[in-house]
Amino acid sequence: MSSYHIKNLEEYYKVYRKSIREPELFWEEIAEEHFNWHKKWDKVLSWDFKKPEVKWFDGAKLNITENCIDRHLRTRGNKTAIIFEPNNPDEEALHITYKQLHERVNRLANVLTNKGIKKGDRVCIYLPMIPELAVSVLACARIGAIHSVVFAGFSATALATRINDSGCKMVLTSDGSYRGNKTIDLKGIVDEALTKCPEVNSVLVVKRIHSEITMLAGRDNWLQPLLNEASATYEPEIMNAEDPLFILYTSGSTGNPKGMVHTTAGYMVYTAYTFKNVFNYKEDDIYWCTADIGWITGHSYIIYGPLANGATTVMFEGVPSYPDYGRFWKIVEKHKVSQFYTAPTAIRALAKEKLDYVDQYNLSSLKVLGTVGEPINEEAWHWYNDNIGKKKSPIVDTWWQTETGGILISPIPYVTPTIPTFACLPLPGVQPCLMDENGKEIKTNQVDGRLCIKYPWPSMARTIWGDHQRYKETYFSAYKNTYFTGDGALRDTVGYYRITGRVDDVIIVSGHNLGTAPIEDAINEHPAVAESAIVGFPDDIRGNALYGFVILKETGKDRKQENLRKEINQLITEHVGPIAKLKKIQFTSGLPKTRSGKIMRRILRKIACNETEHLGDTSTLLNPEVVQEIIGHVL
Ligand code: 7RM
Repeated sequence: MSSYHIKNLEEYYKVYRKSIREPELFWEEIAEEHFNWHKKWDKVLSWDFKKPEVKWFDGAKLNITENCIDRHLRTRGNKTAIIFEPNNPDEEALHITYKQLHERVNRLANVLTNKGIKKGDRVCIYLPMIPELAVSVLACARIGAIHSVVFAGFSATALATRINDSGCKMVLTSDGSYRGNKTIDLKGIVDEALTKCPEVNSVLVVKRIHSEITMLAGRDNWLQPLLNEASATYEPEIMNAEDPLFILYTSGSTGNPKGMVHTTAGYMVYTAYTFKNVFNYKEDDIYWCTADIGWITGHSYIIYGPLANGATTVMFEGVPSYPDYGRFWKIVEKHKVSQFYTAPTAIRALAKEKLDYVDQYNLSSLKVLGTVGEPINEEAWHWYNDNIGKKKSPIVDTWWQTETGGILISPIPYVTPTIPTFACLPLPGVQPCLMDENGKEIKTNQVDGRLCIKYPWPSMARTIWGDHQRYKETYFSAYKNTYFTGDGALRDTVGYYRITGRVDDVIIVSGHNLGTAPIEDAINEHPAVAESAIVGFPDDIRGNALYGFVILKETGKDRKQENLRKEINQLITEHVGPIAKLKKIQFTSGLPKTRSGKIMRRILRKIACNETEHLGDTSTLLNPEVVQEIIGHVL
């Protein structure tokens, strides 16, 4: 018997050791006991990081939607699979049972097939966070088409690039989307993008906001009438374990976005197993991840991981600030959410507001809190722990990437003792290591280095769509026979990992390697500071000096800036050391962020270095307007 659900620390270490000693046996037992296969694998794992080539469960046959939907029908047919919470709090939430989800996915699978989509074809999904998004993803998987979800906040140019790179033939979209008190003209964006995408011959449109849009005859169809006519049954396409399941784009530090390719069986097994353990999911829990399905977090931990476990997963269409800053907590109370998973940037934004927005709601249903996407600073961690978890819900700081498919380093709640800002321990089957500047593995503890993974795990991306060479260069060339994550990390005396940030964010000041995260943590400790970002800029003597961009809370706005600067540097001196003191501190109302909430330090670095004529494309930012404001006040 495998140990699918780890219950205490002793068991974790036992399971972990087994997963390292006998990785194939470890994953084979989990795969065998917890999933439906049409045919078992010939070999659990074959790999060669030099090519690189990785295959899990090769030879096996399955369909992931059978595992996420059909096999639950007998025991959980009337259980809610998806709770849809609309943008408008007055619109009724929707509870979609496994039976209903099955029917909806089948109908759409038939529509796609009728439109000529076949196994292996790429389908672009450009939809807001409405049930049709999850249904579209699953319908593609059911017929063996490769889905490529593009976050519905991306511009027409970004959408066109992604459609063309993967050769999508079809786009699924909606007339528009709701976002707080705004609407977005999604169909208009698709129309603009498609002027540059000659291969797309079919667009299926969901009616969501009932806006006036134009439909191109012969290309565009409203989806609902097609669904009404379609059959509610569909025999799933039987896939090979290593058939691609989806492509998801992630931006690199240079060049076009990379279409990361994830395959079927390993991805399914790994996301299901990690969902169960990282969120301590139990049968009647209500799980809510606030990410958008346009990101890997939504793919793995709103759709596939939860549904593979027969869970109830919440999909939220709106934003945390609408109609007010209490919306998240109102939803937690309303649906009695047990697991809540969000990004540090959201926590910091909400922590800036009055506590009243939290305190008017009953959050006693919460059992596990999670974070993902960037390092969480101590202050945000404590705010989350004190005010949301009431010091009773463990916080899982989950480290992973689009490329890793699933969570690799994370505490297991009620098992791993947590330390703020530490992602703690590798999950079973994950073999992290730290490398020094000379490419040698650092074997001791209490060190920092570049974070690599030296053994395959089932959900790793297999290639970059259409560019295997780039896959090799980006991830398997920096260090021999090892996957390089691009992140820096520190390992403490007991082997806990703390992710310190992208190594491209490392700033060397007077020969000292400084990670951005600990310095930003120190700045954020200041009671008047809401958020901050630091970058390096050239300095004659130190090589680099530090430039801080700081957002103040309301309470800080009438303080004297010179005093604030002194206090901030005092905090840095205390927490990191005088070497990390900032030479310049610019107060600003916002920081340039990607759509998934990551601070774009690349842009700040250029501004701090006075290289604003080469800022590059800022159009995909969440808040491009803030760039001009920052440039206007540069020190
Ligand atoms: C899931 C996701 C990946 C990058 C990764 C890190 C950073 C993610 C954490 C984190 C510190 C964390 N995929 N990152 N999680 N840094 N602590 N818990 O975010 O492809 O969009 O980004 O995000 O730098 O390399 S992603």
